[in-house]
Amino acid sequence: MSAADAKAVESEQELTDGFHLVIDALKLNGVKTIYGVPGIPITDFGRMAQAAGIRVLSFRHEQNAGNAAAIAGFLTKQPGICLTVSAPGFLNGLTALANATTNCFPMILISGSSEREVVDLQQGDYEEMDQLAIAKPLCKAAFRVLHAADIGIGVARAIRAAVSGRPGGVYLDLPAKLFSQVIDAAAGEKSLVKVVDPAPAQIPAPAAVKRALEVLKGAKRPLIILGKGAAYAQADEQIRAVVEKTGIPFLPMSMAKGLLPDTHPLCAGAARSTVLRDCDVVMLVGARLNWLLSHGKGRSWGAPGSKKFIQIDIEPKEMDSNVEIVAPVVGDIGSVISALLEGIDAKWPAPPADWIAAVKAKREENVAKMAPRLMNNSAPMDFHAALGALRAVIKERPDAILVNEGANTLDLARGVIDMYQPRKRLDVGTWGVMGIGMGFAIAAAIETGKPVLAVEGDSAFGFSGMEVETICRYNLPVCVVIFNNNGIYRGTDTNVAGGDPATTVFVKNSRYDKMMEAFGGVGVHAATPDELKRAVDQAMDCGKPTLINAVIDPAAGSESGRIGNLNPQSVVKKK
Ligand SMILES: Cc1ncc(C[n+]2csc(CCOP(=O)(O)OP(=O)(O)O)c2C)c(N)n1
Ligand SMILES: [Mg+2]
Repeated sequence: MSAADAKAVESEQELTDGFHLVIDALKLNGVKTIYGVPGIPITDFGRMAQAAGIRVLSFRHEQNAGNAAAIAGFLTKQPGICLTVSAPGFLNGLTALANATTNCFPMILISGSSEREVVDLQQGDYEEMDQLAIAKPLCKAAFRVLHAADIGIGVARAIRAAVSGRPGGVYLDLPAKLFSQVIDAAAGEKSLVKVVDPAPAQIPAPAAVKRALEVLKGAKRPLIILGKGAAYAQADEQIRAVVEKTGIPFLPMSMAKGLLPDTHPLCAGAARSTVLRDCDVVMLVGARLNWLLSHGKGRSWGAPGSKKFIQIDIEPKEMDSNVEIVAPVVGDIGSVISALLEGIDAKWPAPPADWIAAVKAKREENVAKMAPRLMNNSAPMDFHAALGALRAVIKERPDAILVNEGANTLDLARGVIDMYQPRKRLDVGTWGVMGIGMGFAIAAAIETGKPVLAVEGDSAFGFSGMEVETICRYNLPVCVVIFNNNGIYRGTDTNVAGGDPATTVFVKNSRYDKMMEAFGGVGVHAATPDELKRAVDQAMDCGKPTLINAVIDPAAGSESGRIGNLNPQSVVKKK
């Protein structure tokens, strides 16, 4: 119906339009927050959503809004919503959508798009791009809505696709014309769909559960590996019960840290290489055998063929992805863990004492080895000295959320900072992607209301650094600590040819704290662990946006942090 026609019938008929139907569909399904960047054709949509009571958080770059939406999905099990403009805005959001899919975070990227007719004839529309086709290979599902009457179904499909089964990113394409399309209000209301049971339980087959329990029971040196899927599941009590009732040591992957405290007597985090090498049965809970676990084979896994794998995952295709899985258990983690618990009674045999003793001895040895490095109060700080201070902060405030990215800053913080509660550590995930920092920090503060500590390499921070303005604008309790070692990995590299600086170094002695002050936040320059600890404590106490420039010895880091072995090497001798 044209606008003129619509006006003509207005007196007789209540009308609605695409703008309102999208808002109503989102609200009906419990969407409370949208993360995005405004512009044609979604500026008014954002205003109207805000007026309708949805919180609309406006970012400085879509990638950061997308990362915020993705981690909101991880934290809440509801799809996080990111809203972008056509073509360039859409592309800026796409990295976050692809990253969400890779990490199994439920998120929906809603993007405005240009005129279908013009785009399809490639006639050069404003921000012309076939966005649906581009999004498709990078997400779990992609939909386009052309008619206002289909908005309810479109939104419902997007929500269901994002959260059911293995969660992931979904793309929802809304062409500009859709927003102003007018339909009868009553028909519009009827067209909306409230998604019933969006992530249905997937109950494991009893035979699969029995098989897994038998393999686990027969183990001499069992190990449980908890992945971020286990953290996502929010089955915290049942997972703890499986560990404690079986007495099996557990190894948390990075974002599963805190599911049980890192200080738990069965935590094998500080004995990682020992348990991977020496275990005989591994039960993977929401953890994939990808590069982060050396694909379940090779040197770090000890003698070839010496392991039996049990794998719990909602995605059947995950089984046997890298090595043989002798006991696959397909189902949602909450249902599987509950089913396992039913088969774990008081008669469950404790793992052999020598295994538990060996894990404990290694853990204590490694913890003792690290301890003096964490107490070194010299300047310039090395990573361990600075992290010693931050480790104490999280110990004293276990409900704070830790966001972490960088290379050395990431790898060393993961090992040093103990976590005590589930879903408190948010980091670069499966891809090791830089740029999640400020988006994750903002959404963590918004979704949980808890204080956030973002520990950032100076390079890592640069990917999303402009969002410190966003943090100040919404007055969020975020404390950013920048490990400023003057560059990527180290600040000491030189260009052998002379001229330009080396590719991995930045301006020396930069003052990132001034960036925060520019927007009214608190900036602190910290040269010692004591200064760092004091500044973070103050930030966490008062909740004011704070950025601490922590001066780190530029020579302290190593190439690529802990994964330097992944760099290809040139064997050709230079002339
Ligand atoms: C999107 C993206 N681009 C580039 C990289 C490659 N990369 C890995 S770590 C890193 C930065 C490391 O430097 P910094 O954050 O300062 O950490 P440091 O080791 O110095 O503590 C870069 C650029 C990446 N992982 N992701
Ligand atoms: Mg650095």
